[in-house]
Amino acid sequence: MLTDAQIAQFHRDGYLVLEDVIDAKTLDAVKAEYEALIDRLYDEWAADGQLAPATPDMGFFDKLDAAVKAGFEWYQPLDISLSHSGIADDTPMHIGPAVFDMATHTNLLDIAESLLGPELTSNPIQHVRIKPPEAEVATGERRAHIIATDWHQDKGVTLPSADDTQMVTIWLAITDATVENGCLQVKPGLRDDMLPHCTRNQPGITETYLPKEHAVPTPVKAGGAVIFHPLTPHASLSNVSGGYRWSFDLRYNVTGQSTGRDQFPSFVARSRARPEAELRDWRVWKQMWDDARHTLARSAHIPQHRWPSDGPNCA
Ligand SMILES: O=C(O)CCC(=O)C(=O)O
Ligand SMILES: [Fe+2]
Repeated sequence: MLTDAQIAQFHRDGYLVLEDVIDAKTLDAVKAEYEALIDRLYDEWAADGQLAPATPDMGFFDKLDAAVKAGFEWYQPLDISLSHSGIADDTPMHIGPAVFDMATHTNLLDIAESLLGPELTSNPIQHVRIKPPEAEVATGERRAHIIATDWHQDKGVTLPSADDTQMVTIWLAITDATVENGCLQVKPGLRDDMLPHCTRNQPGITETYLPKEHAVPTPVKAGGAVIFHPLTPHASLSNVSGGYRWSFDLRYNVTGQSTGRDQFPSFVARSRARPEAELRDWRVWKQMWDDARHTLARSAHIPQHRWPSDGPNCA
């Protein structure tokens, strides 16, 4: 659990940086799961003739790098969510046991419980971000999963159904996040107001509303985390290093409140009142995502947030 001092700091600053949140075993399991995934994807891409066959010396980042340099869609099969639009029966995503163990890790739930209380739902607004050196990214790529993230509040990427939802973001570093490789930056200070956003390349806070005070970079070592309130403005720096920056962002909300993306599946991650309601089997989680994909592939498009690209805040 967080200490009283950490809770007070969170309520003053709107964020917290914590080292050593996730143990090496959990981290290694996630990395091994992604290695197996990239091996399989690489073989498929090579079989399609999109990439040269793998050589035995190629590791995870070599294979990913080859895919990035080839300029085709490599991101969605790695993400732990469905895409924003164009969901079809064959839209790939990665819902696996090591990711489930990470998302339901006691240490993460203890942090969330310290801030939100004991009834916690795993919110489906969740992503992997394995960000390449920006110089390697194809021109025209604007996704915040791949290049620098624009200033925003996480409540700004929910639908209005979650305006009163109590939630928290836990941003977990899988590799060391540094100023050079594009760690997060925040505008400190707990706020209670939603700032106007406009979707240009990404949903971002309109410049005139961007708080003027100094931005604070939040570097953190692998296994550490940045915890932030959903109204804390944050962005990421650009990855100007020669290596990849890998993180997961996970969110939790008070059970019974809207997740703000209710077309995607959520589950009870912790319940002190009804422990039997907690989901313990990753295969059920995967089935929920598969079912959501099946339904959404047959439904009209549901926007993922409320900010158009030509709205009044875009002037
Ligand atoms: O990792 C990033 O670049 C952005 C993450 C973010 O906006 C979030 O975790 O809410
Ligand atoms: Fe965010």
